[in-house]
Amino acid sequence: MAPKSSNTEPSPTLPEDDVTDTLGLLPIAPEHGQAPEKRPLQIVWKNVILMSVLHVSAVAACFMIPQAKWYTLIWTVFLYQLNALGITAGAHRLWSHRSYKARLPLRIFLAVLNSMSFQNDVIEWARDHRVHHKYSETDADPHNAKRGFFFSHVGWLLVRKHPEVKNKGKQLDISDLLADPVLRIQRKFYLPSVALFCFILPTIVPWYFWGESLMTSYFICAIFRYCIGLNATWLVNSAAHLWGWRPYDVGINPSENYIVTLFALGEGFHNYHHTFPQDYATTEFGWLLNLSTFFIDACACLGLAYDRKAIPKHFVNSRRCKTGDRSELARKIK
Ligand code: ST9
Ligand code: ZN
Ligand code: ZN
Repeated sequence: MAPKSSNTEPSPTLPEDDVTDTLGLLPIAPEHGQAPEKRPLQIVWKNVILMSVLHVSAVAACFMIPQAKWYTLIWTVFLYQLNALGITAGAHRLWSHRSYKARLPLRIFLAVLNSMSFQNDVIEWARDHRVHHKYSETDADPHNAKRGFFFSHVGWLLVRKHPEVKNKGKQLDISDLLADPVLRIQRKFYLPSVALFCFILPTIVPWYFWGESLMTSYFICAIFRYCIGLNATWLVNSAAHLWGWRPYDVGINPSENYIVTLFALGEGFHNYHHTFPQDYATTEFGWLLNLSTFFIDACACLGLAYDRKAIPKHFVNSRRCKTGDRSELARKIK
């Protein structure tokens, strides 16, 4: 693995065989591909009701868009990007994968953005995500895509987890997450921080600064933005595990899905990401459709991010030749 130093150039000195899986997140081959165990679902009705109310409210919010002020719509798009970075640059690339390091001010900023995204606290999110990578598409995968689109998209949040998720999850080392004071504080004050950054602040700003009605502001800037952010994230688990191209490893389901990438700020390059989970960019194509990588690089320029891990190009190419699907490329060349 070639870490990038605080500037934009990769270090050329590290040995080729150091493309390490330090967190041990590459999938366990023998279990990979097993059919899911058929067992009765334990539905959590509270979650079903809350998710239904959220989605109906988000549809209602769509009808308020024509009467909203322009500033309100710009503010919503801006918040969406921030909310997404709390997941992509924060919970995902920094804390779940440790694919780069961040100094304290950046970690605090990302934890705040993460609370704005309201997708469980970072420790819980990262633990589920680590178990997803290691036991991908087995019963131990919290959103096992072998159980279908609906289950991997939202259904997994509406039922009790398969016992294997908890068994295997407990075997994973999350001591690094528990040792981070920023994450411990975020966990301790999670619900108040969600109330403030996901709902109150997004609603108050348009009302206070440009006189938007509180109702329009709440439904568009808080509810609609939150709901779209959730669905964009869930599409990585559902659509990007079902549809797309597999240029790096044809033996796994995660795929390169450009539509998901567009909404998920660069997280739809999912065949690359499951093949090389250590890479901070989640792609070999740099900033292309990837605001998250641009953000981390910008933070590196400011000295706030460092040790960005990138897979050397020749290593990617050699893996591609060994395990990738080249039929699509061959079709394009013909
Ligand atoms: C949400 C999360 O939406 C979305 C995550 C998506 C991940 C995407 C990944 C893709 C990567 C790229 C990112 C793209 C980003 C794009 C951005 C664009 C904007 N290991 O949970 P409980 C144990 S959240 C080990 O209650 P149940 C543990 O002991 C939305 N142990 O299980 C735990 O106790 P504790 C808002 C585990 O009862 C105990 O079990 N939230 C593990 O089965 C009980 O845990 C919601 O909608 C594990 N992995 O209930 C609902 N898991 O931790 C939130 C559990 O205290 N969730 N244990 O020691 C729930 O209500 C429940 O978790 C449940 C399951 C009903 C789903
Ligand atoms: Zn990941
Ligand atoms: Zn995945």
